Amino acid sequence: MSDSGFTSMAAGQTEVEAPELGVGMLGYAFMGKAHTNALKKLPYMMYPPVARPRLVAICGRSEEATAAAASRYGYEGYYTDWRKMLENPAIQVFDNGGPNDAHAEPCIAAAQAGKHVFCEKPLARTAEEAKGMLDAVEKAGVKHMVAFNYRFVPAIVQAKKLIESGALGRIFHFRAVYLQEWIIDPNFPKIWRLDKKVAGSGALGDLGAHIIDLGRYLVGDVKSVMGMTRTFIENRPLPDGSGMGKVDVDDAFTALLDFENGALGTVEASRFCQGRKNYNCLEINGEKGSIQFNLERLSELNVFWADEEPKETRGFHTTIIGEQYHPYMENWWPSAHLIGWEHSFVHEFYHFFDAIVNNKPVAPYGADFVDGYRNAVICDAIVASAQGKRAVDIKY
Ligand code: SOE
Repeated sequence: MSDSGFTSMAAGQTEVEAPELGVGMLGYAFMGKAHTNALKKLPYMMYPPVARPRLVAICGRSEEATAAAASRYGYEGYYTDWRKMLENPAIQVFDNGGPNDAHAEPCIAAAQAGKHVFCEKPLARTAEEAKGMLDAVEKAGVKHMVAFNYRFVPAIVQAKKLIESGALGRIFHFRAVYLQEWIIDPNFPKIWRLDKKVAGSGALGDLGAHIIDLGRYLVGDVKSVMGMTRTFIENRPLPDGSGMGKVDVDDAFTALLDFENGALGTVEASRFCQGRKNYNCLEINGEKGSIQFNLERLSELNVFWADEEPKETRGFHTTIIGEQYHPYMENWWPSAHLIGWEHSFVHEFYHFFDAIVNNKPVAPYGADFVDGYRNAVICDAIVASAQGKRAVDIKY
């Protein structure tokens, strides 16, 4: 201690030993920011830390924006070429938060360079592309995970535990919608998410992929689908002001899912639902009870138990998933001092780093590239079903 009473911590001094994992991030926008935020919170909130992420480098195409992101987020440096970033030996984990057309090539190259690979959803634009990525990570023997972050919302983990414990009994129905409203204005430009070449599909891959993943996670795999897609606004202004461009992806879809265990599912996603902001909602009905979840109230799980006593007051009730004994909540705040959307990413990275450091499997609680590939097969089948006006069997 110095005379001033101040004790300086030595650089890198930590109370609890945990391996360092160097991260190279692709993308600095929405997902680059969400992932970095989670990586920074991880070592001091998910305590004791399973690993200490070292923010080695971030990569983007625009030098000005990437340099600004590196400085703001606290990366040691930046690249404008992901190939060069993958040559950096300090990077053990490649985190791909780029747009969908920038998933396959960099993830495959990262696996070949021996890096563990974490990739935003949907894994790829098509099942074929996803298969190439799956083959590459399996061949390289690295850990792989797809950022289906809603698996890591505590209320969803609690729902999974209830289903696995048999509390709901046989599952009859899975019903999920993911509704937003942000492209209703016909003057909204044709951004990359509305361009098949870049995105692969529209609401289906962006929002539908999430609820299809939750269906597979909570209920089980799917054996056939029947889908319908719609593009409500077919031409939109191009972002660079050079005229109009054709929208070649779905604005909305609905599909029926036939689960292997006999449950019946419906899924729907759209960005044309006035008043719906980020309405990711699901309900599961089993023989002994039902559960219901809405992302816009993500700390709540609504439950109904058929044998609850006294029966006079039986009904759906809301449980706040905010106690220390709820999944992941011991890492956060005292009773019902709630957490939000961003925290699902902290849990997700904890799961991935635990898999790397302790050589555990990512699946079945996290989504690995097998899940990412299977998800893409289901999305492709929904498109094929909509085009052919027929049910399509799922073949992995
Ligand atoms: C945009 O529609 C979006 O940000 C998706 O891309 C995310 O995956 C979803 O979590 C929220 O909505």
